[in-house]
Amino acid sequence: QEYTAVKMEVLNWSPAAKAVVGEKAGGRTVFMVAATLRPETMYGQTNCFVGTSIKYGIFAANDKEAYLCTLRAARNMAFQGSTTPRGHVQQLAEVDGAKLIGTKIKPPFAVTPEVYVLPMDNVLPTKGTGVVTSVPSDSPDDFQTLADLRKKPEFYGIDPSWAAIDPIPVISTPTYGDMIAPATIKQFKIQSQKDTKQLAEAKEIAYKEGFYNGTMLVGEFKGESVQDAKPKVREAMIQAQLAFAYAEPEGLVISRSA
Ligand code: ZZB
Repeated sequence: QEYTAVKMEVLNWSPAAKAVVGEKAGGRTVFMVAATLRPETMYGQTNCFVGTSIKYGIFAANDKEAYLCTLRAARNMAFQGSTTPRGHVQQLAEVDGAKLIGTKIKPPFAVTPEVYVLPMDNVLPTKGTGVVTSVPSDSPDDFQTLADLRKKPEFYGIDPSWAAIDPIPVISTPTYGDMIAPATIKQFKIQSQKDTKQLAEAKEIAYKEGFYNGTMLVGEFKGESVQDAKPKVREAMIQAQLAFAYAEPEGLVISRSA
């Protein structure tokens, strides 16, 4: 699976994260790195999700930059040559997901200049980087999680202002209008992020509709089809050094037919 790893610069640690990270990054700029299959939706980022019981690390990328992700992802990045020296993992600090909540970061290419790190129940530690950038206009999981957080901020231990940015229209489709995620949430009568089965169906539809029938509403490729814009946005982000290619090891496993 070939993802785009998106670099979200840490602007302001939460107090709990600051207490454990301290000066351990050695003056490097720290980026939370999110793996996405939808680089063309990055204009609509409104927050970032982590799992509260997942362990994250801060890993040196080079002398100037460090990446926050799972150890598993850092190993993959090292072997894919995204960090130097190739194949070498240098962990600078470890931080629990719960402590990252409330950290302020800069989402690359987004309409919104600053967003917050929030908790999501369904973040898998074994997929991507364990960091998920949130696009509630186009991802049903993100839309529903944001709705849950807004409904019960004290239950989730967040300040309501961290979840205050509304979904931003990024892609238009003839059937679902300017925001596919809320339309599919209604269609499948989804009530909470615990409705994982219906969310998986909504995601499938949102992927297909966006890819085959979507037109860009914002950004440099406004008016172009999603199919045309997707590789162009990805390339522009890589050129700007705000993203890099990231592959999951499953892709390296030799497959055997049954
Ligand atoms: C931004 C985005 C915008 C995403 C969108 C999707 C959509 P898949 O399809 O199952 O392979 N993701 C990445 N890592 C994790 C993780 N560790 N745990 C849970 N979710 C994760 O999943 C790939 C997508 O799942 C990624 O692409 C990421 O969310 C999320 F408009 O990034 B995406 C219709 C989906 N739309």
